[in-house]
Amino acid sequence: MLASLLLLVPLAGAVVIGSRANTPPCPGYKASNIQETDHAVTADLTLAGTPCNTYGKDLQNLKLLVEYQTDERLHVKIYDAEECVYQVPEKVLPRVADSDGSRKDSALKFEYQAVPFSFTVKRKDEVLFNSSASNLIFQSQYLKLRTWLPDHPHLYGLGEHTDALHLPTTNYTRTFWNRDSYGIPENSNLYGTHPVYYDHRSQSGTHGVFLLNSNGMDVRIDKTENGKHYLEYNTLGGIFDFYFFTGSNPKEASIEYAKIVGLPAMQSYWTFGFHQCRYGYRDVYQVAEVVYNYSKADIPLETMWTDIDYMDRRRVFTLDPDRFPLKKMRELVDYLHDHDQHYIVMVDPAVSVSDNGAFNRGSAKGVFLKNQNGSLYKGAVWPGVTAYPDWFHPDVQDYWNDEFNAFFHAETGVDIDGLWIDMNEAANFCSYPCTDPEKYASQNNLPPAPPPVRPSNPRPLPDFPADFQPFAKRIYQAKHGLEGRNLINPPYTIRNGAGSLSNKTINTDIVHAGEGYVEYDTHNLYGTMMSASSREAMQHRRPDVRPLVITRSTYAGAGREVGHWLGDNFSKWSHYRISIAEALAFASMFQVPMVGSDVCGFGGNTTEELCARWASLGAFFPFYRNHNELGSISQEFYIWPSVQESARKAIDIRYRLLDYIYTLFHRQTQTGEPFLQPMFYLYPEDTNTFTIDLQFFYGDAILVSPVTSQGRTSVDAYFPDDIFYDWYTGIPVRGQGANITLRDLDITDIPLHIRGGTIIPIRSSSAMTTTELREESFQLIVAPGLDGTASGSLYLDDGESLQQEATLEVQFEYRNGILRVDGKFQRHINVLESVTLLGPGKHRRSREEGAKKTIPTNLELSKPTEIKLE
Ligand SMILES: *[C@@H]1O[C@H](CO)[C@@H](O)[C@H](O)[C@H]1NC(C)=O
Ligand SMILES: *[C@@H]1O[C@H](CO)[C@@H](O)[C@H](O)[C@H]1NC(C)=O
Ligand SMILES: *[C@@H]1O[C@H](CO)[C@@H](O)[C@H](O)[C@H]1NC(C)=O
Ligand SMILES: *[C@@H]1O[C@H](CO)[C@@H](O)[C@H](O)[C@H]1NC(C)=O
Ligand SMILES: *[C@@H]1O[C@H](CO)[C@@H](O)[C@H](O)[C@H]1NC(C)=O
Ligand SMILES: *[C@@H]1O[C@H](CO)[C@@H](O)[C@H](O)[C@H]1NC(C)=O
Ligand SMILES: *[C@@H]1O[C@H](CO)[C@@H](O)[C@H](O)[C@H]1NC(C)=O
Ligand SMILES: CC(=O)N[C@H]1CO[C@H](CO)[C@@H](O)[C@@H]1O
Repeated sequence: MLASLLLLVPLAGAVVIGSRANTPPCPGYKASNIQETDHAVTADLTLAGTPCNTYGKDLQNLKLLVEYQTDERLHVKIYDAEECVYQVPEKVLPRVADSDGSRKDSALKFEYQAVPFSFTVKRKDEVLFNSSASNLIFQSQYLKLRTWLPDHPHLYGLGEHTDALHLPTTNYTRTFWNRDSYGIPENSNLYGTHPVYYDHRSQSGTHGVFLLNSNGMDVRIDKTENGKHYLEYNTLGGIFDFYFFTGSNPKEASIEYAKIVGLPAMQSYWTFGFHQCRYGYRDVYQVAEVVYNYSKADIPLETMWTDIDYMDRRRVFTLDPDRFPLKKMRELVDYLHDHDQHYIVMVDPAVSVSDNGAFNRGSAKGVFLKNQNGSLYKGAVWPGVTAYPDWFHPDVQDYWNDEFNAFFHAETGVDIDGLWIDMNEAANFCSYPCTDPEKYASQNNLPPAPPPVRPSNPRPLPDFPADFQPFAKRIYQAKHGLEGRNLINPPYTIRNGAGSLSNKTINTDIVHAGEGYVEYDTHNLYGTMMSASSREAMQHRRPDVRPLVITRSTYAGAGREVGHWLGDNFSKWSHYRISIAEALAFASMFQVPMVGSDVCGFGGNTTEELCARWASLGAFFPFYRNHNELGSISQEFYIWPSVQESARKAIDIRYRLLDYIYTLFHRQTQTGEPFLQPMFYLYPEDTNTFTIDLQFFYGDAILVSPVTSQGRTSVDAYFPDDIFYDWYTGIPVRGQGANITLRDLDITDIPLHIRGGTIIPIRSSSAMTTTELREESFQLIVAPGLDGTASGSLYLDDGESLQQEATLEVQFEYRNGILRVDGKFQRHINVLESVTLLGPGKHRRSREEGAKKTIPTNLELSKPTEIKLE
């Protein structure tokens, strides 16, 4: 979360726009020494005329490397001949192995023009990418490449943003520069960088273009005066490292992307339970009361969270001795564990510069970022003056592991089950140039005063030691990246919502330990590197189980290690609505499937109606957590009767579907096939679906069509030309490729429809915890498609181990009245109690009555089986 104190500062608005519209013509490059094999193309690229030196110096000599990596993937890399220019470290994004693709078999073809150098990528005869839209520019602090787009492009991706899922195609800029933002309006740079776009063409397939570059950049989508659409990269450094990938539909394209950035991490069964959090719980007693109140209201609470309130003066790896004393914290965690519930707290990267263990040990190891003269680099965040861990430092992992082992120790510390990391863009409240963080902190009341201690006996807090500043003196030279760059104010200005690059974050001229990368190049990686180190530290504590780490800042590939919550939204209908598009993009297009928004909204005061609606919408995101801000009204689900009811109903459905979620989430971690999906992923030829981002598929089988405006009790839901069944009644809905108005939806209702052709495993009833849920028996819902068949699957394991010994992986197939069950039966399901067949035409007497037919089965699935349903 971000400071309420920042609310006092006018946000965004004053965006600096570069003068890029008048970029003088640059000479481009000419290709020579071209070597072509069936697998690769290499060439030398030489500046084709007088340097234009617009934003730094033009590089004279570049190289081209093209690899036909697989039949669906083409790698095109344009880099400096000397290889001095910064490239994203392998440590952060391991490069996908180059398989034996060949031009002959590839779905994608690379072609080039030698002078001026440009290239095209084609799929059969169709041009997907054509860089001749402008001359290539490769300067010391600016790179530009422009490609033509088709006439009416359907583009998606380029996150993190809060714009529509289907991207605007004129006068649109997406800026990549991770930043701490708070309830920010549309079209601003946010916490994460995923420089990949998907271009969906209903007739020929879907392809994606991933630019593996972590520098600040503006991606511009617009059209020329002649009305031709283009997409243009304007980056502050790095190289052009493109991965083109293609699929016959959007799902396949997402799968191809996962092959490049890595498959997402599997999560434990319990993590799909309901989570409660807020900023502003005044003490451990209040946290305990929330747990108690949930149980009293009969709303299943799986995991309780605590924000930075638990810390002593907001210092990481400390406990407020008066409000969150260790003894009471251990009692709370023991209580939760005894009741099969879980506990999670927040950790920020910035460490208080004061006499505290985390700082002293970090200083002794020298793991904090330093200025060029060797002095400690300082900013100001929650605890006041802070130092920042250098995730490139060779000893930082040991440091982080040790802090986690000690503070989160199972026997002597706060034995957390998962981790929440925040402020890792990284945030710095103190504006650039932050010359006096001490003064900033004292003027801005950092750390903020905690609430009065209850019930009595306030103990005075100890004073800060005067100018305590131990640190190892060590100077790092920039080894990676070109010399002579202006790392603070590069000549080209990206549209950073925070103004200059170093504003409100770590100074971009900081040099990292180890290889000597500069923050200018690696800024966008800070959150993802903290994620990786934190995952490892969590695994170090509990080596056998899947660590749950939820982060705010991400870079491409982050899903391999962590999940993401959408950050500091507001309790507003517009944020409720846009959360759908954003979660869809993360889950399906960026391969970060463990994603969700702050249910009921973070900033500002929610309303009963909004919270009731959000309680049910949030239940259909993979990560489901209620969270709000210090100073806002309470919004736990038990506060209002209607919200209680909405939450109970939605959690009941979510929990009964938990094994369906788990199965499909697991499938995504194995194959990259997305679980949460936009409508066009399942109906890629239906152009009406291309812009829909208020309805979505929860797995392949369930269409979610929430009410999305205040005061409404109906929703215009789109139904493609297919058969659907109402979740609640089983009544068939024959989609006609048109809207159907769903009516009489009170604020606790969320419309759900089962897509024909699917089989869904559900638990026969819900439970108060996911542990209890796992004891329930199973049922199957068979929803025949228009052709009368259906299929589905079920995956079951022990729910938490990284290495699974015995799993159940079965497929269900229904045709001609027979349900066939086959697969791997190392683990048994409790009991398959019954099978419900939807829409059994011949048994139907009235619309309502014959909508479903339930066949009791009562069998244990331990071997292949056939069950006659009709
Ligand atoms: C690429 O665009 C240029 C115009 O910039 C055009 O002349 C050329 O034909 C295009 N190439 C292909 C393969 O369409
Ligand atoms: C393009 O968008 C910017 C703001 O993003 C706006 O100021 C400008 O007027 C727009 N230009 C046109 C031609 O619409
Ligand atoms: C718990 O519920 C009681 C009774 O409704 C209420 O007075 C109290 O404020 C609640 N506590 C919290 C932390 O929500
Ligand atoms: C070292 O550099 C920092 C940041 O530029 C500056 O604030 C500090 O005064 C310098 N320290 C010394 C001892 O020169
Ligand atoms: C830094 O951000 C603050 C607050 O948004 C703004 O007032 C200030 O102008 C920015 N400074 C720079 C150098 O961009
Ligand atoms: C939220 O409600 C509280 C209590 O009524 C009030 O003090 C606060 O100002 C409200 N916040 C906003 C942003 O309206
Ligand atoms: C369906 O309704 C939505 C919302 O009212 C509307 O934007 C959309 O155009 C409609 N779609 C069709 C195919 O009529
Ligand atoms: C800064 C910002 O806008 N954060 C979030 C606010 O709300 C939406 C929806 O919940 C999120 O998508 C934003 O990222």
